[in-house]
Amino acid sequence: MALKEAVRRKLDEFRPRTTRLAKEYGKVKIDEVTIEQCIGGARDIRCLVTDISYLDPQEGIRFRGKTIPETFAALPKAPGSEYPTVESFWYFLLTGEVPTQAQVDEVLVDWKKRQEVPGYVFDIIRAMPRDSHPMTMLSTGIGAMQRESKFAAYYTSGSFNKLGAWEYVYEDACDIVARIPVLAAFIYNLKYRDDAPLAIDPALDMGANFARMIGQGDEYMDVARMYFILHSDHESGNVSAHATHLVHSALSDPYLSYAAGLNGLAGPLHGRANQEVLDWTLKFQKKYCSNEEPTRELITKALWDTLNSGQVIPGYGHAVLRKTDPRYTSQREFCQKHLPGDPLFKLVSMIFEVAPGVLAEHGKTKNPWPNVDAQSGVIQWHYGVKEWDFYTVLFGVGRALGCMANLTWDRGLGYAIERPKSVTTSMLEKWAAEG
Ligand code: FAM
Repeated sequence: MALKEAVRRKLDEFRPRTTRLAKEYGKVKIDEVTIEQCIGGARDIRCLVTDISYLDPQEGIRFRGKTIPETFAALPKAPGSEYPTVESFWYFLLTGEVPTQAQVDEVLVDWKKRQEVPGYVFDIIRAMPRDSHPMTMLSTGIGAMQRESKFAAYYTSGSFNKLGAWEYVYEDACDIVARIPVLAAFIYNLKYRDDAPLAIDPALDMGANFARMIGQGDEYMDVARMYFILHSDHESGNVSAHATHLVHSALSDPYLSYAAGLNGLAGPLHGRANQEVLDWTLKFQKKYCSNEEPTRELITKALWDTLNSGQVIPGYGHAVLRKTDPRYTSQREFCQKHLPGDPLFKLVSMIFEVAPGVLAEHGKTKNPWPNVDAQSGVIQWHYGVKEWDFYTVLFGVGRALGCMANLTWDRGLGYAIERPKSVTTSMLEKWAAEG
């Protein structure tokens, strides 16, 4: 498999760099910690390493050094499509190299072999109450599949070797990214399509096949490709990526680790914000616009009502970004091209015109600009995926790409078990008094 060999080559190149940094420059300071950061969610403390993506507060995300437009432009496209296949992006995330079409085709064939979800996983999800949240189902499905872990089997085999362990993480990572769209589609069909059978098409790439599996037409194929790529990675400190990394640092296998990541992604301040955005926007329409067109005045009032009731404006603000999220911009450009007249898109655009000003006047958030979640739901809604409690599952399918690429590299570079130090409030008070 060319991809695995490319990852091996890359890891061999990187290992001496990591070893040298730790051994020769281990004591060089790169940050210091304030009481505010200690109490405030470790914001901005530089203490994680990843080479998969980097998030600049002003510019936004770069995947392997490339901005979103550069990434889309560089990678081989799906046949007849403006967007790259998810498979080509996976190769790129894992290696930092733009694959040839032949290398992409090899990944495509490989994923087809790996994509079968064991029947007992479906049975477990079927046994859950049908009104369980789809993220609970997704996390349960990934956790249940842990039985299949090649890394876990290797660990218990008695021949565990620290240097070779990444190969088994790689195998699990590839299995998970190939299987999670099937699992997600199963959940969608079970909950919203009367348990319709999965129409897997072996000839199609992942994004196109996902569209087929949930009963969508060809026009949804690029939506899926774009969505999964845009949601894949946002460096290492966000809750889902960090939870996945943290749990795996104890040598828990990738299934257990990503189930933890998904549980974090399910939170309303993180991945579930996309569901909250649609919910907020539709409630706004129902409450304020049943008889009239939305206006800037009505939106301003609704935003203030939300803030005054102590809630956050979903889809706005970010822990790192200080500008409009380029993932928002990318999806907005898609909407401008493909659904410019959609009433919900027009409303979301009007909110974009008003919300930053309201949030700035409110004066709390450090970033009044929209993030990825403010724009993603409207596209799904337009194409007929209207069950918005499913939107975070779509995020989880995409985020698997980043989390699994990161775990492969974590193990390949032999990162240590994570164990930051905690202190007590009295200690903080003592240091505060000492200045
Ligand atoms: N609406 C109202 N208040 C907000 C706000 C928003 N959209 N964003 C931040 N604030 C408040 C925040 O609650 C905090 O208030 P308190 O001091 O009372 O605790 C204050 O502004 C300072 O927060 P911050 O430093 O600007 O942001 P944080 O780094 O603490 O939090 C977010 C970052 C994303 C959790 C926060 O902006 C938020 O809650 N946004 C709405 C939910 C959302 O869209 N989440 C998705 C983020 C997305 F990128 C993702 O992970 N998928």
